[in-house]
Amino acid sequence: GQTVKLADYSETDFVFKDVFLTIRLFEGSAEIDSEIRIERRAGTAPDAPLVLDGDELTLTHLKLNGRAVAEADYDASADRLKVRNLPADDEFVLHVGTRIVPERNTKLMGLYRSNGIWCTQCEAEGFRRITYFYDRPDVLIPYKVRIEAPKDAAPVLLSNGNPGESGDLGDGRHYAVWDDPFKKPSYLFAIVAGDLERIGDSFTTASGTEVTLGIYTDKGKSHQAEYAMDALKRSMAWDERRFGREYDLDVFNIVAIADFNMGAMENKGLNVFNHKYVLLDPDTATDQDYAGVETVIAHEYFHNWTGNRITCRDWFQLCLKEGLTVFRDQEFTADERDRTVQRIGSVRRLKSMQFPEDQGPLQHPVRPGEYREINNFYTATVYDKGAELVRMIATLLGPEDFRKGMDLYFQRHDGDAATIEEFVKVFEDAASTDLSRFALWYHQAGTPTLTITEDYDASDDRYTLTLAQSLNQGAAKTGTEPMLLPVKFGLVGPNGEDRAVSASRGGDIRDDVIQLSEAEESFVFENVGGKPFLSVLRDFSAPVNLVHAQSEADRLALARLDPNPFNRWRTLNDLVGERLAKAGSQTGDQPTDPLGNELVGSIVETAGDDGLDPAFRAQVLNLPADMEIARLIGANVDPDRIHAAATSAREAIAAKGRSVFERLLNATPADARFSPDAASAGKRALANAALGYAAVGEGRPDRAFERIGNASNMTDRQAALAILVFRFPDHEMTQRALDIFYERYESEALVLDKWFALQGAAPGTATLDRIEVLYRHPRFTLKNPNRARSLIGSFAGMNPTAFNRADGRGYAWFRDRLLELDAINPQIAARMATAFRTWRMLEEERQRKIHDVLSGLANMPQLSKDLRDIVDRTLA
Ligand code: DPP
Ligand code: ZN
Repeated sequence: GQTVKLADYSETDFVFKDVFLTIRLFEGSAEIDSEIRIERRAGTAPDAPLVLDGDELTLTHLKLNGRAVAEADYDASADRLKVRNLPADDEFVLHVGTRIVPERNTKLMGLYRSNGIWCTQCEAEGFRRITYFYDRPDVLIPYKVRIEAPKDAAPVLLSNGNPGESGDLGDGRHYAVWDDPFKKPSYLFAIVAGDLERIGDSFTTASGTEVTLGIYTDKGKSHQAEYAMDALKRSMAWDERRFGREYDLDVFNIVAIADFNMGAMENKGLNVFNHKYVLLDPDTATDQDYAGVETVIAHEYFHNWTGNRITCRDWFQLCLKEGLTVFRDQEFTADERDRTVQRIGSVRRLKSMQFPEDQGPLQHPVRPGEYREINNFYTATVYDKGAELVRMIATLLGPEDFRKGMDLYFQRHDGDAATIEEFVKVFEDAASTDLSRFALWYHQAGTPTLTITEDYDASDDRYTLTLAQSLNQGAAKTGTEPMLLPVKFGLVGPNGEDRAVSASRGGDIRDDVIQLSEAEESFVFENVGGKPFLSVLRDFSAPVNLVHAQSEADRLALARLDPNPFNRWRTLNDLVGERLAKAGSQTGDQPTDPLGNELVGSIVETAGDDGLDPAFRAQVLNLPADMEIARLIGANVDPDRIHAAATSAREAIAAKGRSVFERLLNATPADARFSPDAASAGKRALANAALGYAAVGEGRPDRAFERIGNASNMTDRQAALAILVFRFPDHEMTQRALDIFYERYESEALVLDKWFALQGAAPGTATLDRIEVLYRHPRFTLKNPNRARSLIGSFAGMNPTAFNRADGRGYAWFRDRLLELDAINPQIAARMATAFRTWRMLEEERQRKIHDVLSGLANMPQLSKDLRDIVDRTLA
């Protein structure tokens, strides 16, 4: 494939003015007529041809100002339309006809059918699978759309913008027209046509406009969309309160679709969602699912301003909308739920998904400089690290200047296709500050290391803090210059108070934030009132690897005392991570108590502290994932040893905390009435964590088995099933529980995904044999992305012991599935193949086996561009 480079950006030769699309839907085909008003851009050569993008298209007709274009004046191939001899000065109308077969579109990009519903996915380059177009984000025009379809199969006809006329066409067909007054790029285009059910509501904006809200689902499912509607209204109100952003059309529609590559898509006025992020009820969805729906609904809604009103100039700027919108949805969740628990969740995600990517062969800067396949850049780096960069700007500037910068961004760039440089500039202008050292974060890949050293001079009561940053060059081969980063800190006294101190010497500190910009900086504090405990990198104020030689006694004291609750969690979590990494990297006998008595005691004490938020305590009991431990070890990793170390750690916590866990279990009756609010969810999370430890501690799977029987909601039921699957994978009770669960939920697609996913992630060598059987299960299919991900994705991405079986069978099985999937849906295959992104950390024998698998794949001529790109980069 061809490499696209940021440096090669240039404007289009022609300017599009507007487009009128007529889409005729039939059983077995669709016909698209596109009328584009065009003019040659000033400066374009008078004989330059118009070159439009296509992908697997068939041209049916081509007219210029109403007349057929002569054959000599155009070339049409499946992926390109080139028209010559166009007017040099006058505006003209190009009329392009294409025919496609949505039923055969298994890539789920462009126009396709899901459960009989016609729907579209155009980001990033799906519009070119519908018609020839300038399919790039800097071509912004108004769209008018007329959909014609059979009335029985598609009584509902939707597109972007506001509804216009509709009517009958005879022959059992009808039509509807939609008009979107806002200029938009092609990736935000959407239509949906189908036999759908709707729930409706309305929202009155701050300036008094009433917006009609609709959520459309498959027949019989609309009652499961109530919570999504509630989340939507809360998102609309929050964006007005927090960022002064109001909605701008008369209608806002959401459609839930079963077969969907992404989580959801922010098409203007018509968000199309993977039904996983819309449909919920207590019997089928967990608290985590509720939180996921809330977040994704908010995220897509927030895109209306950060993504749609202001879009990206080119796909290199993807983080402009995604990093910013993730930051916005994180802030929404923090305000709606709990700030500390929210932050713990996003830091866990960052460390387990983004850090490994940033430290391995798929490394790329938040704003990449080149790509071969843009679909492969919807990554943790662009999204999650991208959000961290926005968060750092907010921390460096403080809330007022940050809001001023955001206001300026909306004011200056509304209606633009913007760049990262323009984004950074608004904050420089709003705060009258120089962010050039900060902007390096967008261009330099890799996770910097932040090294902290402290010195306390008791005779002068003087405390010196030294911070050093460094960045190694990785696979992306980008720069390693020192960057500007915020380090939030406190000097904590023995009673848990932050001492009011200010530095007498050193660089820039604003309130409790060190604005570190040099490779090394020292700060001197006089008269600190005795040796303090340093609480540093509070709230994970910068996405770095922290190296801080602090005594265990100080750390355990901070775990109790720190006024910053996030850091209380992080202290314990880091200690556990370090201990498990040490135990998991040793050869010879496993230590029976890898955490040590004091740390275990501290964890149990925190878990039992009723003065703390239950959700927080549940997070403390949730040990770092095996893959996070692998990353900490970094080289010569044996996943079985890590798993064994984590298992011993859990047993030690279970043994020490026995009475605490019993108490927590008894305090929360299983039949309490279900409410999805954060406080109730936190209580359930703590009770279920306690159940896990209780079952492990006593070696009693029956305790979890019992819970499955008497649980009144999916959160408790799934948690109990997960305890069986993860802690007792080979017990006969586990199989029985899985069978009972299956019988109950056989016809609930989203619950069945959980059932497959749990089994795909079950640890141990017996797992692969079971997965091979499940793969042939009548309910398994590769055509539905959620189902494919549920079994194969969870096996490759969340099951380090079974996937990395020493005999290499896990890799071989996975390779065969990738090839099958690649022939159906390359985007999903490529995404799953990133499971190999950390392969060089493994011990040699496993590396050799993976190398054979990857090079075998690389030699296969039939690989899609998507999968080939991932395979080549992983091998490089
Ligand atoms: N729909 C995806 C998201 O919102 C891509 N834009 O992140
Ligand atoms: Zn997004």
